[in-house]
Amino acid sequence: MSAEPLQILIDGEYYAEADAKISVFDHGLLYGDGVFEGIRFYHDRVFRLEEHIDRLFDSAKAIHLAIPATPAEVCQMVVDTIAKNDLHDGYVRLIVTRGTGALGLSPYQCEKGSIICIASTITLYPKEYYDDGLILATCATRRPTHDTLSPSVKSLNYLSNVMAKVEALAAGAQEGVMLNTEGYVAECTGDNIFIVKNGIIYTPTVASGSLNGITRKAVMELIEEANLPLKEIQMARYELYTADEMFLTGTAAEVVPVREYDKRVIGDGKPGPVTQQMLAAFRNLVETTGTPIY
Ligand code: PXG
Repeated sequence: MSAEPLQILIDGEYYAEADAKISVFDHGLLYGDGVFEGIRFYHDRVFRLEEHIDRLFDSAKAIHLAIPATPAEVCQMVVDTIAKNDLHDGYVRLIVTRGTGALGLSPYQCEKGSIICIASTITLYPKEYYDDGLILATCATRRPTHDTLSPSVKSLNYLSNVMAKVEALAAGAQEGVMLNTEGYVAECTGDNIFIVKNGIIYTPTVASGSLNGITRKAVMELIEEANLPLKEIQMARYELYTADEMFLTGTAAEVVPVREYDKRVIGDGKPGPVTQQMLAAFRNLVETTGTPIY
């Protein structure tokens, strides 16, 4: 953590950490009624800011939540909050809640959504995870289907992911693989998944129930630039068990290798060449691109 207490932006005003509070009548708290983004900034530049804000507005549109600002204004809030805290590398949690309203499910009780922006430092995965790879296990909890809550909505309802994480940790793994209700692989609890088999890279389709990850998209672009073959497929656990390489992508994890899944050793148990290439290419991308903060 930074030495100084953080300044948190809530509805246009900065509050010291201890005073940054929302109402107990906020429907974000009462019903998980809201949306969020997790965004990284590196060396005074915000990585893929516009894409995060676009996804935030899409999530909000899907749940019929009017964000009380324009996308450009929300981009500026992110940049300003980082600058206000004099941060250079770190993590932003951007949250839009339904706002305060009477008890009762109806969102129409809430006058106006609240926009909260927290800019902070980030606790990274330990270096061993990148050098040696993660251990994964299949979770019992499935991804929601498109006919319940669309898995594309990055909502404040992360309980199924939290339960899946509990299951993965209980199984002695560091991350969990979440399947869709048909039993196909969707993603991990907070990361997308890629495998390599016989020189071809595969990832589950978004329709499988995976979040349309911004790191996933960036890595897909890096794969294309490197002229490597990539296929988005419906993926069974079998494909993961028999993969030559496996890696995860996400804002927090970036690109992280996997060495074991459900007790099966992946490839030779060490991060493979494609994984290492993508990890290096992604690190280069975050160091060299992004929206300037200062
Ligand atoms: N799947 C899910 C379910 C996620 O929540 C990703 C994939 C990766 O998407 P991005 O766009 O980040 O490449 C996510 C994002 C956290 C945390 O605190 C996790 C995410 C985002 C923000 C915070 O663990 N995961």
